[in-house]
Amino acid sequence: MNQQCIDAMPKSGQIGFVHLGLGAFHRAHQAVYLERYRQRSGDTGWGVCSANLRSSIGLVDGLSVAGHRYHVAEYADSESITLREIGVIEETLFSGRDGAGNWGRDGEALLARMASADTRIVTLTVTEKGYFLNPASGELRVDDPMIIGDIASPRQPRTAPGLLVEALARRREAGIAPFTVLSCDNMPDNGKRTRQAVMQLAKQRDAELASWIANKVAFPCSMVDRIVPAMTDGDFERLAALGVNDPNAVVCEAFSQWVVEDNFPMGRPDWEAEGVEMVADVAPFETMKLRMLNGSHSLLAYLGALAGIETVYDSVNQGELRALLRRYMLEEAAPTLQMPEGIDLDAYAESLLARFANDSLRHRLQQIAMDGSQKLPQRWLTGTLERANAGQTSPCVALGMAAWIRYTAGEDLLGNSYSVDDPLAARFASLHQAHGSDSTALVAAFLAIDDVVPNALAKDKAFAQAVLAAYQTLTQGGLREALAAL
Ligand code: NAI
Ligand code: CS2
Repeated sequence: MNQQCIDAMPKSGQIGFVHLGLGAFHRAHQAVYLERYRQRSGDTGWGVCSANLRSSIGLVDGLSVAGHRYHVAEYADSESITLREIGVIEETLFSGRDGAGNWGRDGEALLARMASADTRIVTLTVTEKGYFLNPASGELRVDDPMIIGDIASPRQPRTAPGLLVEALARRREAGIAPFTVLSCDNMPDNGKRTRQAVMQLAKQRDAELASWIANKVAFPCSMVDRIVPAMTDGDFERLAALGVNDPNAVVCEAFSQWVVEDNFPMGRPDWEAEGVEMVADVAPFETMKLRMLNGSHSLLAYLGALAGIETVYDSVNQGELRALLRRYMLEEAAPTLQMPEGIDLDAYAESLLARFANDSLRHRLQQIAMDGSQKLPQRWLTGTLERANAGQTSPCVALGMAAWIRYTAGEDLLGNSYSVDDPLAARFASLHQAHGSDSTALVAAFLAIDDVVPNALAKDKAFAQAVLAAYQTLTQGGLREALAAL
């Protein structure tokens, strides 16, 4: 075993970032870049206050008890690991609903931190659904009860867009320049979408505030990439065997990428030396990653989960699924991409297959399958619509859609049940109940969910027919037959 251990720098107490969404990814991506930046440059001004607005109060408090230090285990493979201690998070807060049902324990502290002149950047990983945008149209879901709540009580916001608007309003009232907002979620044009959510909410409140935000706040886009699965008991045991007993630790792959639009009026760390790629236009990289990596992940997630396969590693080692991914990436995803010169998409596809085959990661397919309604437009459907408009078919995506529809029934092909974790889960359940074994009506009803499927694609007869045929083969003949039918 080739093991390298790197200690954290001493604490500085200085906070330049507020992060919303203290999950696994933030701990293993942004925090690692910032820890490395601090160690190399000696600049201690960019510590992080990291907050949760919804779940994981235990992590917020656990990190506090641990003096805001934790470990990240980066596995190149099972023989090669880098163990980093991370200390760049200086403070953790929780503004969500606690175990007793009370909201906003640290809500005021979080708003004060966001409104402080020292805070120059607010980053987010609140998952796609945390922006409260309609995934297909990108419009704010003003009928969502959480957004209705933030419109009614803008000074005690509960959502990420609500917190951003209120903190910006406080800065404006105090004559403090706004922070830069950097979304690090897997959404296309994530900066523009965040701006859309914030602007729509601000307009509901105060037209002058909205115009101040429109003129003064930068929302750069970013592409983030590092596979960081949710921790399993096995991960904690493996770390304990290496002498790391840390309940706040995270495990990830060695690979990491961050491509950021260089638009930070309030300054930023000079983090290029850590490998952050600062570019004028992130869109080609974001689209490439969403369609090639995340699109492949979702294909594996629905097809594999239906066949009772547990992890990405287990599924990508099955020859037919590996072949499906390669075909999807090269024939359906790559041809939709317009990349800057020098990007080799064949090599990218091979590198993704190698990353998925990392034998040290237990990346559960059920984790990736979560929130399909929020993920599928950007991963599969926008590209598939572009292909349909050009008269091209997308059989791998059609099979993926069939698998997703079947997956949302909450029971795999072997009869094992699981819970469907998705903001639209109740709607899915009622469609399955209404249409039962009438596959034609069921597939038509799912394709008609216009929050997910672009209208023009739903109306494409060839695509609808391909999804229906794949659905029937998958449900009647099983995974092998559905793959063979391709
Ligand atoms: P996680 O499950 O560890 O954490 C999810 C975070 O999102 C938590 O902080 C939770 O409180 C917050 N959240 C969930 N719903 C919310 C809502 N409605 N409003 C506000 N906050 C909400 O997940 P993880 O691994 O940290 O991933 C989070 C996001 O990071 C992903 O959805 C994705 O957009 C991005 N990402 C994750 C990668 C990974 O491999 N884990 C890689 C690249 C990006
Ligand atoms: C995954 C991603 O959970 C999912 O849906 O596809 O989070 C994936 O692990 C990352 O985007 C890799 O960077």
